[in-house]
Amino acid sequence: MTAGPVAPSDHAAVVLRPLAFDAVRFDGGFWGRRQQVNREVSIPGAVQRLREAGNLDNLRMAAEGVTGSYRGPVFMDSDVYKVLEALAWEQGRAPAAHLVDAIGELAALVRSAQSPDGYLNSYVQVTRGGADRYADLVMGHELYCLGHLLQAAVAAHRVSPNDELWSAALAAADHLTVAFADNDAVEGHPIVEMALVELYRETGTTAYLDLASQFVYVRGRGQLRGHGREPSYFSDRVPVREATSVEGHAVRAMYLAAGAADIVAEGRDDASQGLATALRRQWQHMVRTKTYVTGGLGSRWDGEAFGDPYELPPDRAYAETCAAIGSVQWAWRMLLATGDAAFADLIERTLFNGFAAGVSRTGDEYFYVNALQVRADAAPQDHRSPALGRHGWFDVACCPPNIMRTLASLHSHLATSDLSGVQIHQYGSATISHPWADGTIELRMHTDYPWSGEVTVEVRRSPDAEWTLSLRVPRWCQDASVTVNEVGPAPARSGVRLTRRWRYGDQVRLDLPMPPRLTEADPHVDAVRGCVAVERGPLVYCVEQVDQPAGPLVDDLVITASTLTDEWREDLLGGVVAVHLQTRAGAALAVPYCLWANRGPGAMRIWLPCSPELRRDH
Ligand code: FUB
Ligand code: ZN
Repeated sequence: MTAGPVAPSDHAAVVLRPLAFDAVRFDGGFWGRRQQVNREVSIPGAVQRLREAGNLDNLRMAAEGVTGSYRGPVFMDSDVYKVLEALAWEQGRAPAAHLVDAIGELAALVRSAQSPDGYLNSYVQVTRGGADRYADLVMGHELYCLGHLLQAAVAAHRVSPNDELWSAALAAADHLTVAFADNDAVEGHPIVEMALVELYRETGTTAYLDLASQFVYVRGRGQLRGHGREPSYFSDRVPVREATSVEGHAVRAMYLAAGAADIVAEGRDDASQGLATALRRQWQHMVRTKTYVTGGLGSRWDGEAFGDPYELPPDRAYAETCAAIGSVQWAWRMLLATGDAAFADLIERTLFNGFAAGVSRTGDEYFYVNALQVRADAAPQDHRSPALGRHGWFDVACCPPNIMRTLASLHSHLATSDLSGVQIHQYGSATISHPWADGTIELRMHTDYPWSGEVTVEVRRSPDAEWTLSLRVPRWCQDASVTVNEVGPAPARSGVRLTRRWRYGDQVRLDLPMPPRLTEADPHVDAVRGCVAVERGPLVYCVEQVDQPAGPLVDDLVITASTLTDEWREDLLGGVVAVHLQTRAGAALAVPYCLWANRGPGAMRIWLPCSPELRRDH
């Protein structure tokens, strides 16, 4: 049995356990196709980008002990590690010689660049000959890079072992346990926390867990400031246990929260469960007041940061793709710890919207910033601006390889198990196979989700024992029903739990009606007060100018009727359900936000002004 990205230890305080990495396989469908494009286009393209952008040259110079012409931001190594992680998961999904070759090449380079004592950072090695390590904990990103190295190595160790990568990670982690033994230093960009926990889970070495806990607990003393930033930017203003909300740089905040959730799971909370309670409080506050309808996080370009509660302007949204990924990582850990479907709801919203929008249909262009509105005459703030459309790569290229490693392991987020049976949290065309009692639970999920809400789970194998099949009913669905072997439909409001001695051929049909709907903006969000968003099932829709050739201008659009009609459009964006709207200036067409800007840049908006009688509060 091979584990996926998160594998709580046997004694971890979790109520749900992830299935093995190879227990779930997408069979085509929305995510299956995205995985395929990721494998065939994005990841090979990324390896090439690493060559062109200088990431590999930096490591090569470090290996050769050359000082000089380092290229790119200080965290260029992290992109190499993220690509390595994506390659490893892909190799675990479907082995191929070219994947092994690429892992081998990159891993050998990484190992050769590492100092004999385990230290590794091509920026420090190439620009100052390896001197003054950790001299700039605020912005140096040395631990951030090593965190990504550990994650890549754990992925490979689990599904596609590579000795050089594994040795590099162990040497780096051992070096960290010495370099940071019993001190209160903390780095500006979290990630090493969750990476160390995962390495602990893989090796059983408690020193890694100790160090991860240390990093979580020393944070919040206001030590991190400089480079024009205050401690809040680094989530260092108050201890994690005391924080009531997430703040500052959104990706940093998400990675820290995910690491803290890992610490809790591995028994490093205090007796009063202060950290667990704080994380839950912060998450709820974030979802209520700081999360875009797309699941996107971060409303300030300045500092790529969370704003104040309800500060969620659609046009100024930053909503970095990496922040959406971090949010999924945190919510997944919270779901395992609590079993609360609210976490799976946010994962679904984020994956289908704020995350999926981050990469083009063709898999070769990306968004770093995921605004919810772009005006026709928008002046781009800089190269990241969505007004300019998608880009093949970025000078700061954190998002593309982050998307790649996430897609390559995405099926790991579909289902879990506990002592009662199997829980399906996300829907998609997939096969699930999980050892149970003296046999195997094998399920085949047939669905055209997210275009259709009909999900059929067919039992292909079952042990001769009772077990429970649980299915999440998404919060957006009002009239869910379930039918078991032609018996039903029975209403299914807050989730389905079916316990029985299952037999080959049993069928459970979950109906999640998904008529298009108008969602009113929270009136606290001044920027969109009185506006509505079109949603259908888990998808948030947007209006793009390209779809209104003779219709309203996106900037002027006002919805005049709550009647929405949906239509399967084979000819549009590879096949989508489009939604027809009525506006003051005539009919308009909305398409899934996750597919916007696949026909070039242009005006787009999610939140739509509407005539007053459409509002419940009018
Ligand atoms: O600092 C490393 C990465 O670069 C962050 O996670 C992103 O937000 C970008 O600033
Ligand atoms: Zn990013």
